[in-house]
Amino acid sequence: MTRSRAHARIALLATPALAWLGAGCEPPPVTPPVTVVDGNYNPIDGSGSDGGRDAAPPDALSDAGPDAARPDGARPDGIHQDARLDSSSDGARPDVRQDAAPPPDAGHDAGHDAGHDAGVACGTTTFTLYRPSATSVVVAGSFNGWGATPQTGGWAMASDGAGNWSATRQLEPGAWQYKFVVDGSTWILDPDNPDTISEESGNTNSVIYVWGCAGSCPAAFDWRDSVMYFAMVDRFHDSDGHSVPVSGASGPPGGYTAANGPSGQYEGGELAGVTAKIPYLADLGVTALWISAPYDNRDSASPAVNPDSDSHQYSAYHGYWPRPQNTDYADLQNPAPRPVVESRIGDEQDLRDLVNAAHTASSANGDGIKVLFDYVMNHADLESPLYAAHESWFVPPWNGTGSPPPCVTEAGQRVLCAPCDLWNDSYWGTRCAFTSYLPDFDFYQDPPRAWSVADAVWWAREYGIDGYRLDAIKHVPLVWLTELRSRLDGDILDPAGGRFYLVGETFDYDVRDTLKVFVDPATMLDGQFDFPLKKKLCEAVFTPAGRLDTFAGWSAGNDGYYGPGAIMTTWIGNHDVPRAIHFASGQIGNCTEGSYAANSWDPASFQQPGDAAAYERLAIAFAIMLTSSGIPLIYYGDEIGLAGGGDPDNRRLMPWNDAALSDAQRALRAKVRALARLRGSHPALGRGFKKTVAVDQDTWVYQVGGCGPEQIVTVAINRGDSSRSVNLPAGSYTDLIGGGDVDGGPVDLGARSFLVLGLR
Ligand SMILES: [Ca+2]
Ligand SMILES: [Ca+2]
Ligand SMILES: [Ca+2]
Repeated sequence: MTRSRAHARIALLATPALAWLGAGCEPPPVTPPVTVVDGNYNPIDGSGSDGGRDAAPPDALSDAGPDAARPDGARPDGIHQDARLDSSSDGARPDVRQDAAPPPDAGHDAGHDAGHDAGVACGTTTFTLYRPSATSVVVAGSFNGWGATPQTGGWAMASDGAGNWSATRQLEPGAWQYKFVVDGSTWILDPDNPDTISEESGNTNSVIYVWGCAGSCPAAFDWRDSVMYFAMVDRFHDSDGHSVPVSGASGPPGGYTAANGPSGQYEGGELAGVTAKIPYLADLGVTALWISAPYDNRDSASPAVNPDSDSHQYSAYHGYWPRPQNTDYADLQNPAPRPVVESRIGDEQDLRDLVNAAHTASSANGDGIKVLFDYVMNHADLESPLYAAHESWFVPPWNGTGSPPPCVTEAGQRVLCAPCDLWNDSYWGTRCAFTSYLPDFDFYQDPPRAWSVADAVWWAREYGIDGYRLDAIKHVPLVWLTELRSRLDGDILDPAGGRFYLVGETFDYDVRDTLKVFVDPATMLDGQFDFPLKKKLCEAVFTPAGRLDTFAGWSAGNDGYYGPGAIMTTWIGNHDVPRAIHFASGQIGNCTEGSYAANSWDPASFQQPGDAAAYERLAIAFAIMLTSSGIPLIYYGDEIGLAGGGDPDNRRLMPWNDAALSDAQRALRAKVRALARLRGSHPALGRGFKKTVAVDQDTWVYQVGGCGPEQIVTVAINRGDSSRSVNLPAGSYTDLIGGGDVDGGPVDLGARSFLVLGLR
């Protein structure tokens, strides 16, 4: 009955190949706050993350964006009133039934799911409503900017004179939210459509899922299919057993071993070591490799940024203390003197060999492994030739005249970010120095900005890389970023996947608009590391009170939040926070915990967990990330649940002796590998959208699609500590992880386990 009254008939038709969720059909843009700085800073190495210090604005701001633009958020006569109208004054036709408990195959309802309605053009959607009393009905949704009237973009429905209203439109693949606007002002859900989405704010809208047409996702390389891996070069693989320490940097007593605790010293990993492990990465399913900055770095050991709480001395093993030559970029192609690779990790040829090995690797997607360098533009080493030659390019210390700047007491002192918490300061946020030996570039002047942009473009071109991870982007003026994007667009004519991928780091777990202000693929970043997602995913999967239903609702609003064309990088672990395995084990209960002296230097505090449960929970986090939009990031070692506290304990040398790993570690790696390798062969995972079929606190069944009906992937997750039965949509499936066949309907999921299924 419901099917014959399909409110939204969606059918098969050749859909433009570029179509994907959100393209060009977002809700009206929201003016984000103009705050451009935060506590974006790592207290240890100045890598542009603040580790433990969370100066995050209140949660309440985090979702002010798109909801405000939507009908529910804007008007008092929301859906409750509408529902009343529905059931009393006008009433739905007697033959229109809203299934209170949709059958397991609800997801395949011909009325709601393009591609399962064989024989008609896919993407063609007919909205229908029976409403004899209405004088006008308009379809308003995420596909037309929520226009309530035809004048504002809404789609007018036509009446047959007998109370049947309808409108037919062509829709791109996606999960499209909408409502009907009756008589100009009454917003109602589609009474014939059982599918709704309730957002975090409480808004509920009808939703239709347009699965796209066969062949609608071309096989060419697309960044959205990528799986990124971050290798910190010094800590990834020491291929020759040799290191070149700097004098005085702190290491563990008795010398470094993987189990012997943290080190601030160079520990011997090299570019050649990364190159030697390219086959490992390719096999793991990695298709984009981010390496720590390969540029010449500071040569002397240096104190922690806050020596009062951390007495250790650090080297620049992490690459965040660039020591540029006084390079002249008058000839952009032939700078003099030539920029230098950090000698402790290799030389120019080693770097070329690494890029070449990655690009020619036999990767899971058949496109090799793309390469991203970390680029650090906020500051330079006080002892660098560049600083010596151009001191005026940097924010000067106080000269002793006039009133002293914040937290400066005597002439000659630099304005530091931390002591007076200047991270969010409208003036000092882009001018304060992370520490006294890392003077801050003054990019409000043209010459240093031109130098820095020229330097970034030279490295990108010279080594033929595919993207940058831009460190501490909030602490440089925006004009640096827009100039870089413009130069890259002009100078790199055929980037992989149509774009030189720029991902930024803006350390904010709560306020998405703080990240969003830097995201615009045409003029700024392609995306940012998704800090809010890390927090939500960690809470949902790792904490006892976590809820997958809460996460499902939040993530539905997060997909597409950063605007058309944005590609965020999703992550569950990185080099600035304690290792993910300790969040998964429950040892760390606060999902925003960062690095500070007390959790960073005690080798006894963060042991390798022995219990398999922690590794299984971490695998579930990876299963969600790797079947969701955004480029999932694997921080080196997280694929084996490598232990470690805060920075630098979270940067232990990668263990390469497989025999020393536990069964649980190897099992985790096998799952990550299987999931990662899927993204190349199942583009819907990265390019498509999700439809939640069923969700509760511990279980979640969803479909991912957008590349044609045959390409739909079904995912079933049980985060709980006991076995659960879940209902799969009707169908015949292949287990894409474990192999074998699975039938639709009820299926048992073991504790902390998941299924990823393709249609057979
Ligand atoms: Ca070495
Ligand atoms: Ca050096
Ligand atoms: Ca700065």
